[in-house]
This record gives sequence, C-alpha cells and structure tokens, in this order.
Amino acid sequence: MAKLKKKVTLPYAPDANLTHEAEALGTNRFDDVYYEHSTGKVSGITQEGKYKFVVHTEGKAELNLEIWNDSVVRLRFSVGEPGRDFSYAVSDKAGPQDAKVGMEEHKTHYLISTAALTLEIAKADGQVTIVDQSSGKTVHEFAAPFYGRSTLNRGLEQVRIQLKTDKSEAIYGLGDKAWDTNLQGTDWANWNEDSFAFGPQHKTVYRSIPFYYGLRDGIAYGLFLDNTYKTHFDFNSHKNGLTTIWADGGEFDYYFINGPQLNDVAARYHHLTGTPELPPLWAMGYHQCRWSYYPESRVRELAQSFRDKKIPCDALYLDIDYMDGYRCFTWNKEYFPDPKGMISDLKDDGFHTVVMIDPGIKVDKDYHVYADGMEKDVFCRRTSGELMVGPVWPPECVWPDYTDPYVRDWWGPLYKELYVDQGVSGFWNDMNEPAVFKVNHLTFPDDVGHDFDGDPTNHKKAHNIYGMQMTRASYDGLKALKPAKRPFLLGRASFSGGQRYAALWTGDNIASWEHLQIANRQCIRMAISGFSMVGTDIGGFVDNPTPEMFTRWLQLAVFHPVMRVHSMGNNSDGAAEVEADAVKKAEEANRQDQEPWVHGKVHTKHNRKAIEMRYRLLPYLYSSFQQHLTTGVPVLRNLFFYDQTDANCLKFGDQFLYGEDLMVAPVLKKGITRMQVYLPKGEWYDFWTGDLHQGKQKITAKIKKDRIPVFVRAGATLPMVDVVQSTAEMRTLRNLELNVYLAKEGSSTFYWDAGEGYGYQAEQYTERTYTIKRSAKKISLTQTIKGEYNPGFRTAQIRLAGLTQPPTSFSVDGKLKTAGIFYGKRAVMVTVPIDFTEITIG
Ligand code: NBV
Repeated sequence: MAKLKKKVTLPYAPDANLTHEAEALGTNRFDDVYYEHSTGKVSGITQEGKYKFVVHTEGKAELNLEIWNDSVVRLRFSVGEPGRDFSYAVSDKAGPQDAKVGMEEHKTHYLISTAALTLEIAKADGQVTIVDQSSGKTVHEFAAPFYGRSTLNRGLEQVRIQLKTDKSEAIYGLGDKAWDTNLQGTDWANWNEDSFAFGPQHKTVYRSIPFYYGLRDGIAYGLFLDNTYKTHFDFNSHKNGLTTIWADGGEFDYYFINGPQLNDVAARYHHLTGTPELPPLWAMGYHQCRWSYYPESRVRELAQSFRDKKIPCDALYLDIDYMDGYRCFTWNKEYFPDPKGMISDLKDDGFHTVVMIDPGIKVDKDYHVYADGMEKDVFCRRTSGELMVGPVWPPECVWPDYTDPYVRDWWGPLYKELYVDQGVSGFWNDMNEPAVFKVNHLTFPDDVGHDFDGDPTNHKKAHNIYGMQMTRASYDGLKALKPAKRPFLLGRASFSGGQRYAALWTGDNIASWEHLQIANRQCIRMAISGFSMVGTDIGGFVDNPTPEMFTRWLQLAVFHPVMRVHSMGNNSDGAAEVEADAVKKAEEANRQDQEPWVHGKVHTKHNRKAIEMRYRLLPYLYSSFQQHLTTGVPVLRNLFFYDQTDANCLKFGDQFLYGEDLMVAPVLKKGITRMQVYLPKGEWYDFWTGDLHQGKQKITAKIKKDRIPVFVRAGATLPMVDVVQSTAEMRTLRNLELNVYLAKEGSSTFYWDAGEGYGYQAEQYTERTYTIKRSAKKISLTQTIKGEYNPGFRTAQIRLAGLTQPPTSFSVDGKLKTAGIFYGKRAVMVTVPIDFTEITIG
C-alpha cells in the first residue's frame, strides 16, 4: 500500500481534504493519506458447503457469495477478511435454503447459476453481472470493480459499487423519502434524522431502509445493502448512466433479489427481513393524538366528545406532558392523580391509552430509572469513558445502549408499572434517532460507543440501528410482561427489519397540501420497503390544516394501516426552549385543536363518514394485513405492482392498492370537483355507486366533498360490518356484510380472529374464501372455511353488485329462498346463515 499523492478531487467525498492541497504546498506531510482497495484479479473460486462460494482475489478486497435461494443471492465484499457474520436486519428465520446451484469456469469469467438467475464474475477484476433467466435479460451489471477506501486518520471510510443504469430504469423503495415515486435521476443518503418539518428534498429522514427496487426493461429486481453505516444511493443523478451505492464504512454486504415481478421482490425482501406479528385489532381503529392532552379532565372530556358525537375511536394518546418533568415511566401527579382509574374508565368506554416513552433519560439521582441505570452501567459512554450526556427534554439526558442485549433486558421490565399495573395498552417510542437538541448535527457525536451485540463499535456504525434496537427492547419487554397480549408499539426511527418490532408514523410533517401528497407517497413507499403498519400525522403536525385539507387527509388515511390524528398544538419545536411556562400558557389560550369536529358541522359530518368507513371496512383491512403477513406482499402498493407493464400505472403515481381488492385514488388538491383516475387492466366497480368500468382506461371521476374515489376489483367479495364506536363493540355484531362484485370468476379471503392474543396461532381463527363463478345462466358464490374460531357472526348479508336485471331465483345450499330478498339501487341483498357453502343465483 502506497501513500498516495495524487492530485485528485474525489467525486464521492467532496469534503475529503486529502493529498492534493498539501502537495501544492510542496510538503511531504499531508492532512491525511488514503488507500484504495479492490478485488483485483480473481485467481479462483471455491465452494464451501452447498451454498457458499469464496472468490479468491489478488487484491485487498474479498468477495464471499451465498445463495439464499434460487432468487436471492448475498454478495459480501470486504476490505480484508470478512468480519463477524451478523445482521440486525435479516430475520433469523431466513437463511440459505434449497436452491439448485451450479458453477462453471470459462476463459474470462466464472458462472454461478441457480434455477432463476445466472451470476457472472469477471476473472480480470471481480466485476459481477446477473442475468434473470426467465427473460434472459441482464438485471445487475457492474460498471466498475468494487472500490474501498480507507484513510490513515479515519480508517475505512467508503465501500462502493457502481452499476450500469439507464434513465428508463425506474427506481422505487428506499423507505421514507418524501420525493416522487420514481427515484431515477436522484441521490439520497440514509442516516436517521430528527427531521422536523422535512420537505421532499430532504436527503435523510427518520429511517434508514437501504433497499430499493429497479424495474429495468420490464424486469424487476431488488437490492438490499445490509450495512448500518450512513449509506448513499445515487441513482444516475449525474446523468452518467451509473447507479453508485456506497457506505461510510463496514462491508459492502448486499442481497440481490431477483423478480421478475415487483411483487416477487417485495415478498422475498419480506422473507429476508421478517414480517411483524398481527397487530391487535384496536390498533387498526381510529386513534386521536396531540401534543399534549392533559390534565385528566381534558382526556375524559375528549373521550366523552367522541362518544357524544358518535365518531368512532379506539385509542387516545398521551404525549410527553403526562410525565413528571419528562421522566419516562413516571406520571405528572398534578395532571394525572389516578392514572389507573382513568385508564380503566377509558377502557370501559372502548378507549385504549397509548403513552410516549423517549430514550433520553433525565440525569437525576432521585429518579429510579437513572439511578438504577447508573448502577447497572447501561448508558452510552464516549470512547473516553465518560457518559454521553446531552439535552433533549430535560437539559441533561443519558441514553441506554439498546445495542447491548443486557441493556435491552434491563429496559423491557421498566414498562411494568404502566403496562401491567396501570393498564396502558400501547406505547409510542419517539426521538429514537437518537435526537439530541441544541446541536446542529441533531444526534450523538461519532465517538459514542455501542456494544453492537458483543462487537463494540462507535456511533457511526450503530446510529442507524439505535432506534430499531430501542423498539426491539420495548417490544420484547412488552411481550415478556404480558405474553398473552399482542403488543402495540409505535416508533419513529428504524432500520430495515424494524417492522418486526414496531408500527411507524412518518414524523413531524406539515399541514399543507404538499404534505398531504407526501403522506400518501411516504406510506406507500414505506409499505413497499417492508413497513406496512404505517401512518402519518393526519392533518399535519406543524401548522393548522384547512377544514377541507383535514377531511381529505382523513379520507386518505382510512386506507393507512395506522390511522392517527396528531398535531403539535401550540408548542415550540423544543430545540429552542425546553421548559417554558410561557409556551404552556399560550397553548392553553389557543388550543389549536385538531379533533374531527373542530371544523364546523359540515366537515364534522364528512369526517365522521370517513372514520365510519374505516370501521365498516375493518374486516377487509384486517384480512389484508393478515394476507400481507403470509404472502409478504405489502398492504399498500403502487399501481405498477399490479401491472408493471403498463406505463400509466407509473403515471398515476398517487393511486394505490390496498390489499388485493381495493384501489384508491386520493384527493390531494384543494377544491377539486373532477379528477382523472386510471383503471388498470381488468374490471373495476365504483365502490360508491356500484357502476362497473372496464380497465385500461382513464375516467373522469366527479369528486364529492364527503368521499374520495375508491374502486373494487371485479370478482372480489368485500367483508364489511355495521358502524361501531370502537373495535370492542365488534364482538357484539351478529351480521357480516359480504359485498360481492360480480365477475366471470374471482375470489377473496376474509380472515378474522379474537383481535387480540395468540389464539390464532392455535387454530383460533377463521379464514373464509369466497369464490364467484358466473355463467350465462347461473351465478354461484361458494365459501370454504379454515380454522376453528367462531367469529360471532350468525348471518351474512350478501350484497350483489353488477346484476343487470333482478335474478329469478336464489338458493342457499340447495334450498330455494323466496323471502328476504331486497332489490336495492346498487345491489341485490339477501341474508343467509354465516356458514353457507354455496349460494346459487339464477
Ligand atoms: O413529544 C413531542 C413531539 C411529538 O408530539 C412528535 O410526534 C414527535 O415527532 N416530539 C416529536 C418531540 C418534539 C420535537 C419538536
């Protein structure tokens, strides 16, 4: 390795003050010197076991290959020997498994193949090319050899690959970026950031999901870079035909995921990084939050208002002010003298209480969490050994090192009093980037040390997984405290795989039309990046929405798995003033409320209608979530996941699919009365009117104030219920609505269980598949039932949409039914026993 004195400006480290300046000064000492590493010539490949290949190189960089299955390959470039084989992101249920693997040596390259792809490794310099066998097309093509750079002062600071791309290649995914759907021509970084009032151009937001999809010449693939350092994705932003991906350290350890369908990639990525457990049903109800509801009388008044106004609601949130002086796991006794009593009364009325827990622990020797944590030495320390101390809400905080399994085990039981003794239902982990007030870089300095599960390192490597490990510690702790309950945890920062521990909300957005559009994009993008349990601060966190904007936001959020209104009220952004009585007084004087009834009678009516729709659709939404867990296909998907060959599906980027059967076209602009909607292939029913439309066409939808365009796939059966005021009331329902949207054929699956607990893992669920078959003379709807759970419904009201004339006969399981048939404007209705096997309509 030579000390380099090249006069170069490095394109990927514009801040690197390296050799050239010093050289210009005529000295042989430099601010820093750097070393470049690559694989160099490949001298051979050896196969170790069934699925692993070691590529022997003449350069300093090494390449290890693992075939995880026919469609997923792991490529691990390391400078020097590969380090510990460890990942926070990859699920421990995933790993190399059955695949047909073959290897051939050719004059210029090696070929490693599976049943789905062929990998070519160039002998000259280790460059990799991957061909999708189903199409014979190249989907992954190095433009340069692997590159690594280390400097004398900073150590290894860059590992990088460069791929050939073309501007026609569409790029999707990458987590919560607020930008347009297609990322081609843009560049991004992943570094979890407390991004208060972020905008679409914000390069780093709250989460790091180094995973993207490429759709290249009709063929989809995915690339997941399993590296926790700051990572960078430049998708041809210099218009040079290159996608450049690099990390600020570690290994270039990545998974190439073959398609050829986008849905295949989504499902494989899910399998790799894991799916969460089914959330409790109440978590999919409507949630009301603000910064902050207090004191107790206000919380009670809030709950009462929901019930009085007949607006359904399942959860009320308490933001930081419920705590005693921002001490996590404590109550402000002045505001909440009897938390247990309040929570229990709320529960009786169908409300779950969710409270915030931050990672910043107040430095206060009389505070049990701090004192115990100090005794057990759980807080992060700098490399000098001193504690990492900084301001968040309390002016001096310390932070548990959640990357240490001992600390995670210490953290979990802290929830006991709130969760077990006082009955709090769910928790909200905020500020876990980790956010630090007052400093421009918003987080810890790099020299903070972390255990990293037994492989100590600094904050540069641990930053992006800190929040995820906090949610892991919380989630595991909650599960251990109440093993029979499904935990509900809402988190902010996360990393790939973090979906196993927490639902997410997108962070501190703004009440603006632009942010309504961002909310839509971010939720879809998060869902296709692994996090289906996602939502936004409905109405916007910063500023106040107009009544129309708020209603449109709610109408969209009916289709976001987490449906929560949140706002900052009249608070400051915290960084400016930590404890300010003045802010509290101002807040009291001007509450800036954001409940669904604050915008007058007409909007209250629209808002109620949206929330009622959410509850009416819950059986469908819950079923879709369960399907997502089994198939790995995201709950929310862009239209092009439905038909990736149709350019209009990309053009109509704001439309999306929810589950298998619904397509939503949200209204994201002010004052709209008409809107173009694109219907992809197939046939689609208008959810509101029952009108049938042919697919592959644009239609002009008339936009009403109290709803947004929603379409149902022909052939679907949508399970729905009557409006209830909370999910607790659902248990009393005896009738299930089956909305059948006729087609030649089609089927849908309804999943239901106790909505809580783990009985469903022991057959206590019911999974009912409805299949439609329509011929010239007869229509039949059959039901097959799996599982042993009795859902409580006794009847099914069948509502048939799509009949052009009244049917002449109805029979249920072979018996002719003459009474109880209603001919509505949009559908024909008939009520039958819930466990019917076949309904035939003549
Ligand atoms: O706890 C106060 C807020 C919270 O309402 C919000 O949802 C978080 O994203 N929190 C941020 C801290 C305030 C920072 C301005």
